[in-house]
Order: sequence, then structure tokens, then C-alpha cells
Amino acid sequence: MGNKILLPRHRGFSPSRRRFVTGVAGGALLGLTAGPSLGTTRNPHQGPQILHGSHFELTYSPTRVNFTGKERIATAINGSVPAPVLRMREGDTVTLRVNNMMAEDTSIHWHGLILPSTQDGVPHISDGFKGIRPGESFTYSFPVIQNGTYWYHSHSGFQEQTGSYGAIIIDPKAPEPFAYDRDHVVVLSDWSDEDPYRIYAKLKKLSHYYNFRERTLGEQIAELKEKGFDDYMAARAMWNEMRMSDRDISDVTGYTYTFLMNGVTPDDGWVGMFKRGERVRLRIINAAAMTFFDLRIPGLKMTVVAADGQYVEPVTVDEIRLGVAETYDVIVEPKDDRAYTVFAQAIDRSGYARGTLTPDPRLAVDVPPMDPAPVLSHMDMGMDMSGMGHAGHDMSTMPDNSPNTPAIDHSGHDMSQMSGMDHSGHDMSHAGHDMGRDSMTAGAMGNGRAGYGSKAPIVHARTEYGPHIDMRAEAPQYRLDDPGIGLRGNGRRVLTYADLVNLHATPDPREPEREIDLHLTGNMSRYMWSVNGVKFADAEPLHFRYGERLRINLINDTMMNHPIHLHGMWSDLETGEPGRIPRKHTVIVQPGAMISYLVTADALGSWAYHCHLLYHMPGMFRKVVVS
Ligand SMILES: [Cu+2]
Repeated sequence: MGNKILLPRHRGFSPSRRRFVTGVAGGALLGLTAGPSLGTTRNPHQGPQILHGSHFELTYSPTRVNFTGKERIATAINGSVPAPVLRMREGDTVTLRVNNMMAEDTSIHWHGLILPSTQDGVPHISDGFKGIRPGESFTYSFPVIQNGTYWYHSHSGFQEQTGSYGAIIIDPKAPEPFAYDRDHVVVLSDWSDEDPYRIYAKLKKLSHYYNFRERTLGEQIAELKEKGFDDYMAARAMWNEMRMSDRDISDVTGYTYTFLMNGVTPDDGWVGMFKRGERVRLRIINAAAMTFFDLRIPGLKMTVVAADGQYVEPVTVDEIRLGVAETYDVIVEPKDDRAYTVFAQAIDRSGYARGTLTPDPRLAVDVPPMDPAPVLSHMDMGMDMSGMGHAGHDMSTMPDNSPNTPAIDHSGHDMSQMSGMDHSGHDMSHAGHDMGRDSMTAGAMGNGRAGYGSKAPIVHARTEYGPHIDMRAEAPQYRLDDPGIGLRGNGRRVLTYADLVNLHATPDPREPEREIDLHLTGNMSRYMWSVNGVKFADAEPLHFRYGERLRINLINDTMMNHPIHLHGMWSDLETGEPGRIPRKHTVIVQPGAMISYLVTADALGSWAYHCHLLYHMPGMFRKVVVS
């Protein structure tokens, strides 16, 4: 091993040879075990190395990467972006030594794993854990009491944006309830050449900075001057080609992001092999910092067998939306000797991650065009859809306090931004279609019994009023069978939360003793995010009583999807199937919608509870104390 470690996955036949990762930690890195598989020759398209066993050595080091033609420094683990796949066994006690060879503090959180608070890896929240200082190590150790597909990532600063994430696979003790012949991990992520703190600063200054077409003429002229004419026009052409919407779908977009599948760019493409007739299990993990992906494999049906690592009744679909941090295990059965594209569009259609499933890497395959950029509907703004009288109504012409707009409170809303939100063009036939399904659900949902969600009225706390809040959803609905913005009525069978049915009986069938309402709040134009109008820095911890069964109602008072992650305990998603409640670690709350889940507070100590969009986390975060 020399001073520079050429990572095996970048040897061989990369078509462009632009991508490489090398260690720059130099001698410092050599003093430590950087991972047992560094010397193995691997196909560059096959994604990160896999480490097996119950003892893992993971080393953070600043590492050169090149995803765009420009060299950048990543916060890589064992010199790899994504970090190695960790393959462990249910029933083992694992130890994971994490060495920090970087100049800043770091940490690892084992996302979705049920373990003691001391091992959860969130600095200054997990009991006794203050992060791992430069040059120091921390050894995690915990029994593995579950199986399935999970992932791990840094919980320090914005390190996750610069490469600190990897997959965890836990092989089960008992045979699985389905069969497969082959197993691929599909890690989706978003890479930017920009420093994440610079991205955040830009968002703070101009929340739609990366949403190109929302920018004013003055801002565009400034950009033109900054970039020069050619680069500016190239960016514009890309943008126009992608039909980027001027709506608030994603804060950070393909304007700065390169979307990766197993660390491979769309130009190069990850390659997963199969033999015709095999059942192939794909373990799909959304490890992005900020990007929701809509994944499909044209020509193949996907049978979903697990959500967030938990077995579900198999359900066969064409497409799956993965919120940041969600995972789905699917089985596909390619019947022909042909190649298939694994296509994961960003939710705002500003780009995609791509890979190929193929019996032969030489086979060519088409990449489908991206769908049109989505348009926010009344429903996405939490408006009352029980009457269709709003059809074709242009919100921008409405007086702020019009009695015709009971569903949305615009006080404090920046109308210059509103005027861009012309709803007249949105296709109500889709909304109407979803309405029918909504009303079906509405009868069962919201009756207050375990599994059915809350029947309490929506109340906005006093803390939800003020310049830090620019929207309150007045009629948020359970929309469990709504595939979500950009996926409605697209002619494909899209997985919804209503499709998720636990393969096993609900582990804790108790009725909830109490409910906690959490409104997801913010002011988009000021890029301020909060819970119940209170940002993390000003918030008291939430207290759960040890052993209690409680219900959490998440009400999304913003126009964005937020993936909400509770550490340490399961989120038992109420879908109207009380006997078979699916368990998740991360739950998407759609814009203007509500969702609720039950929690068994069976994990003592302190836990993080937050939106998993990286740049929302500083505000949209709570500490939970179970005692
Ligand atoms: Cu969020």
C-alpha cells in the first residue's frame, strides 16, 4: 500500500475514466487499518466494497473524489464514497471502531437500528456521546436484534453531504419469507462540488437559489456576470431541457447536484448483473442529503417485500418514491436476456441517478426521458378538497383574507413568491382521481382508534404565528393512498403508504394513551424550518413515558415533503389496518397533509427526532427523552 490508495472500484474499465477516489490522509491513514478489502480488484461499476462479520474498522479520512470532472475532497469512510457495505448477522453483538483522521469532529449514526442510546451516535443527544474528535476513535458495540436493509451516516455538521454514508445489511436468523437468487444494494445519493456550508448559506440568503426559474431578472443578470455568457447559457439550456418548475419542490436541485447510484454518476452508470430467470433482490436505500427519488425499472415489475428493513405483505408496483433515508427491498424477475435501466428521477425532475441490470455489461439500454416537473396543487397546500369548487381557480388573484380560501392562511406570506404560484394550470382530473381514493380512506381513517389515526381537530399553536411561518395547512388530510406530487395519474402503479401491510401482527396492539401533535413548519423564503413554529435551539425536549404507547400526529404546514425520522424506536404507521401496522424508521409527510403513527416508548434515554433533509435539520429537530 503506497501513500496514495487507488481504490479498487475505480480500476478497470470505466468508460470515461474521469472518476477516481484516492486517499489523501497519507501516512496518517497507513497507521490504521483502512479496511480489509482495499487490495481486491473490483469492477468499477459494482459499487462499494462489502465488509462482513461482527468487527468492523471504519476510518474517516479526507479523500479526493471526482464526480464531475473537478477534483473535490470528500469525508469518505475507508476511502470510499459511498462507505463500505456492512454485512452483519442478526443475533451477533457487533463492534465497530470508528477512527477519525479528519480535522473536524465526526460521528456515525446507525440508521434504523434499534440499540441503546449510548450507541446511537448523535453528538450531544445520544447519552454520553459527544462526537469523535480529530485523531481519536470511538468503539460502538451493540447486539443486533433485527434483520434487513439499513444504512449509516455521519450525524455531524453537513458531512453526510460530502460522502459519509453507506449501507448496512443484516442477514436474518430465521429463513426469509420470500426467495431470491441474487442480491444487489442500490444506494442513491446526491453529490455537490460545492461546500455544503456554502449551499446552506446560499439557501439562507435566497431560498430558491437552486430553483433556477424562480429567480428574478436582476438575479439572472448577476448570475450571467458571475458565470460568463457560455456557462450561463449552458445552465439555462440544461434547465429548460429539464423543464424545471418554478415551484418549491426541492430546495437543492440538479443545478448543483450529480445524482449517484452506488457512487456512480449517470454518465457511467452502476451495473448489476443477473442471469435470466433469476429472482433478484434489490435493497434500495435513499442516502441522499436532500433528494427524494422516484425509482422504476422500465420493463420490470417490482415486488416490494420490505420497507425500512421490515417485512411487508408483498405488493407489486411499477414505481416507488423514496424519501430521504427510506429503504425498500424489492424483488424483480427479469425473464429475458436484455438489459434494464434502474432509473431514479429526483422528485423535481432536475436530474436522475441511473444504473443497469443486465446479464451482459456490453448490452446497450435506453434511459427513459424524465417526467415533467411537478406542479403543486391545492391539495399539496393543505386545502380542503372536499368540494371541487377550486378547480381552475387562480390563487394569485385572491385577496389574502378571502373567505373563499378557508383552507390556507397566507398571513405573513411573501406575495411576490405567491404570484408565481398560478394554480390555474394544474390538472384537476388527477386530483379528482385521487379524491375518490381519499374519500374511501377518509371513512376509516381518523376515528381515533389504534391504527386509524387521530380524531382530534387540527389546532395551530400560538407559536405557529409570526414572520417565521409562511403557511398553515387548515384542512390537512390523511393521504395515505396518494402517491404524491409528480406521481399522480402517471399511468404507472406507484407504491403508496396505504399499500404497506406488515407481514406480521402488530407487535403492540394497545390503544394510545395520549397524542402529541407536531406541526412541520417554516418560512420557505427565509429558509427557516421548525416544529410547531419553534426551532430546535429554542425548543424543550419531548418527554415520552417509558413503556407508554403514544400517538404522534405529524401535520405538514409547508409546501414540501418532509421525511421525519425518530431514532431508537419504531414509527408504527397508521394506515387503517390495525392488526398489521407497518413499522418504519422514516416517514414522509406530504405537503399540506397529515400522517400519524404509534410509538412504543420502550427505549430509555435521549434520542434525536428530526426531518432528514439535511438543510432542514438545524431547525426541524427535537430531542426526545424517554424516562
Ligand atoms: Cu424537512
